[in-house]
Amino acid sequence: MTTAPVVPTGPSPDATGAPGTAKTAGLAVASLVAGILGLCTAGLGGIAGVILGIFALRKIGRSGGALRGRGLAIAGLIVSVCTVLVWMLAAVVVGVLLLGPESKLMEKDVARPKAAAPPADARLSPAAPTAAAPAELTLDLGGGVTMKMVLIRPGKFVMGSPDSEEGHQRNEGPQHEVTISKPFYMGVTEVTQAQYEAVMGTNPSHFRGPTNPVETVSWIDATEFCRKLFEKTRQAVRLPTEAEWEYACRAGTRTAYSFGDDPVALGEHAWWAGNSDKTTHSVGQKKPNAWGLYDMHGNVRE
Ligand SMILES: [Ca+2]
Repeated sequence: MTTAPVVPTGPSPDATGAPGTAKTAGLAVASLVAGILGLCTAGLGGIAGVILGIFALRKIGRSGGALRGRGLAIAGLIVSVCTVLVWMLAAVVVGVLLLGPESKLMEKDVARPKAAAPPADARLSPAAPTAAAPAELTLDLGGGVTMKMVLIRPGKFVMGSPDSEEGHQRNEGPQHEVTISKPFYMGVTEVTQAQYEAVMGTNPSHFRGPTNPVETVSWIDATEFCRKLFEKTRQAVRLPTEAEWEYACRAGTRTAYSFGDDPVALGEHAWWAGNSDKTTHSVGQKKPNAWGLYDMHGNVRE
């Protein structure tokens, strides 16, 4: 697991949580049902008004029907006017329901997650490094545990591998140029078990050792680790994107490995199936790449 503190794009998931959605949905359904009932009422009332009007006109045409015709006309008028009034009342009630209690509901909903979510402005600075930012950054995780990070400067690189490369997999192509437009910090090693435990209070790893990389963690665990690391250090921390990770791993090279194309040199740079003895090893023992990052090849997969 490798971390990179930078400015996250988009809102925090906590800030857009959906408490109150059920109540809103309830109101929407109530509004819909009221609308359908209103439509039915209006339709029936309108039809009754029209029928009464037609009967009234027909009575008026006959001898001595003026009195009955007038009665029917008045009845039709009353039904029509009542229908319109019921409609207006229904509209007012629905409006009050939607705008009155709902607006109070929303205020409550917004207020609740604020305490848990990091304030948006805290993520903008000073964790958003500029090109002039220090080349290295050390986070204090407490209890004497630190995490060293290195500044990765913006640039362009060719992402993916050519079809002709040995070991090429389909999801590594087609190759395409990617621009990393903003600098970011990247942990110089995989996250160790000591670092993980200092932040999370637990160590789920199968292969034990405080300086060994943490493993058996899910993406959700890793995301929670980043969130808690933010709470500890007030530095915006997140997982690197796939493009950022590959950019940092390649460190300016276009070869199969960051040290060249020849796998014979792999043992100097990585713990892999040929030398790992099927276990993880303390981080940072092999040679780093050109940008000072260790174990980008081998040990645990990122
Ligand atoms: Ca690795």
